[in-house]
Amino acid sequence: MLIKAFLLVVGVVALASAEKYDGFKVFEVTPTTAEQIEALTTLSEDADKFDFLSRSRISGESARVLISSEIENYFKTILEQKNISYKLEDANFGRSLNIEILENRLLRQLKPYSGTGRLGTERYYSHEEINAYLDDLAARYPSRVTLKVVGKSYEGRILKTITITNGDGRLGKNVILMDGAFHAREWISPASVVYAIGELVENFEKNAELLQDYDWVVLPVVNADGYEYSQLSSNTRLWRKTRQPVTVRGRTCYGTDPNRNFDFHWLGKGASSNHCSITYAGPKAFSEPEAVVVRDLIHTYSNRGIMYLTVHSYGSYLLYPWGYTSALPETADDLHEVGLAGANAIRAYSGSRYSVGSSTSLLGEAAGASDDYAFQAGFPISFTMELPRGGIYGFDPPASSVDRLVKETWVGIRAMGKRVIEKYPLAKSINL
Ligand code: 0X9
Ligand code: ZN
Repeated sequence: MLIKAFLLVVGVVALASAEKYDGFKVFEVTPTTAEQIEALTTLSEDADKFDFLSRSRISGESARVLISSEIENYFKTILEQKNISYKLEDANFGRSLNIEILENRLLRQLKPYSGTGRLGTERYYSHEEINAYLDDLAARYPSRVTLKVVGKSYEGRILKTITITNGDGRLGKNVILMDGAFHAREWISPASVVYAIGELVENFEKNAELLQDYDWVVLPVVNADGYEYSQLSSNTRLWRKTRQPVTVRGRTCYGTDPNRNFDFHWLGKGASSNHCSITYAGPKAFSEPEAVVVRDLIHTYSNRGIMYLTVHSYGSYLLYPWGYTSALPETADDLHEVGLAGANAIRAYSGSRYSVGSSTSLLGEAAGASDDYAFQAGFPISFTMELPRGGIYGFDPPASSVDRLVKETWVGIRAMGKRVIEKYPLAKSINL
């Protein structure tokens, strides 16, 4: 109660300064005909005006749109013309975001990470805190944990993988490669990946079978610059891309979508060549040091790699290749089986429902992503896991739901890991 009251006071004070999302409202729109869905899709293509926080693909399914005060009337006129029903969801998006940012900052002050022991699940942690946790794990479990600096972000942040083994010293085991925080604003992703690391390392006995014949290699925060930037203020909370600037004809915009920057059907469908777009594919493939780091990890482990799992949010999907075309890989049944293992385990645990399918079939094409890249590079199982929505924007589950979400996500990851281990028991590497 006291914290809430304090946040409200601070939030109101902070509101006195000009905020980017001041006056923005969130509307829920519910199309009921194919024509109405089509009309909303056309609006969503004008992404600068109509920021669709979620999309509606089937009639009756609602979508959320973020609208500035300038275009509110225009937006409503279009909806009324098309007879699309709508409802106000958040009358002051700027203030809601502000309160969330302040809450996170306050919790960080109230519960600082001590540098030893497990990271909590009561709040979101910074890239620096996550790296400190990895260091601590390496110091406490030297026989089972190895850290490797695998590169630097554009702004110079250290990117580290943690390799988790069972300490038996056997080389050449199959590998599960996992990463988080490709997209800056998807905070629940690194939180879940860090929780998974904690389970594998600190709850080792319970999860021993996951490490018997497999090693896990994890990069918890891919887009470290973007992740930190999204924590600065409500104005930057929705940041998605990296932070490397690109100037075209005198106009500078920051960042590239790291999940459009991979050199596999680079700049294909669902990727933008506009350097100011949120799905900008970059000036060239692998222009982003963060994408290069993931590419190199994929190649380093492809001779032992069985599953690549990249954790995003939101939407509750388990997505497998392809994401650049509507064609399905020949091994779609194997992929589907592993995805279902994850979805069923989560459903049994918490009742939360995931949809399993190819990226293109569930979300439409988005080319140049890491999951397709890993799959074509030799990982037989490759998934993007889109965690559940939360908060106002979908990307912002409140700190109070971190615990529930990371635990549920771990149940899914563990079940996928187990199914992969059952399906691919033999060592892939010939260099044993
Ligand atoms: O668009 C993306 O990069 C992912 N969704 S998100 O909302 N987290 O941005 C989905 C990627 C799915 N994979 C491919 N399209 N290859
Ligand atoms: Zn994402």
